[in-house]
Amino acid sequence: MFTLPNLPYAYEALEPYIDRETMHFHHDKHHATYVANLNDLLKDQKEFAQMEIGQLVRSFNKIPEAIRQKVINNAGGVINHNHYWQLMSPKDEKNQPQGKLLEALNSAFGGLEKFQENFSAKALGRFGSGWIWLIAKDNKLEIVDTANQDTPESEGYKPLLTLDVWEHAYYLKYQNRRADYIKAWWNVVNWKEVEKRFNR
Ligand code: MN3
Repeated sequence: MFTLPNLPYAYEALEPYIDRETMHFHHDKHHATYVANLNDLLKDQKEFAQMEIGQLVRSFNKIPEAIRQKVINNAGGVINHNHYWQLMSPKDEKNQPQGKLLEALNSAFGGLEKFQENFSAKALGRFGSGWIWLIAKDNKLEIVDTANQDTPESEGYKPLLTLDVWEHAYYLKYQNRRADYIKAWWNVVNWKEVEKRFNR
């Protein structure tokens, strides 16, 4: 059985950038629903129900075809949100990329600001619902996006950073202003967690 992890901070901890009400709906309703749907889909599929979520998203090709797309959608919804919560933290001026991570961002994108510009542009340009990712591919940092709840982990790429650009992630506070949500989100990126993942 898959479980809904608690938020690693209080619902209001990311304010004013991401508001308490959005966090409640996003975690307690949206994320919780993916968990419930996934458990329901796999209730007669013991082999898959026992997997770690990371293993499950790398095993989609083995899922019976009749439920495969639904499992892809809901397992992606579970694991993507797990990353999203972990990769945010209350604003802290000292929480900035440094050391080897900063060097890698500089060499891949020509500086932290350039990286943020590129990542934001990808997030703004993502048509419809999806996710933006920083991944390491062949030892190089790369920004990619995925549609719906698809995850680069299915292709074996560990996410270093991710941003949810589904409307449910920002509509209550920002309505149609995705650009404002993206700009605000940079204030609550958990660079310590990005660095931890990068060093692995
Ligand atoms: Mn979401």
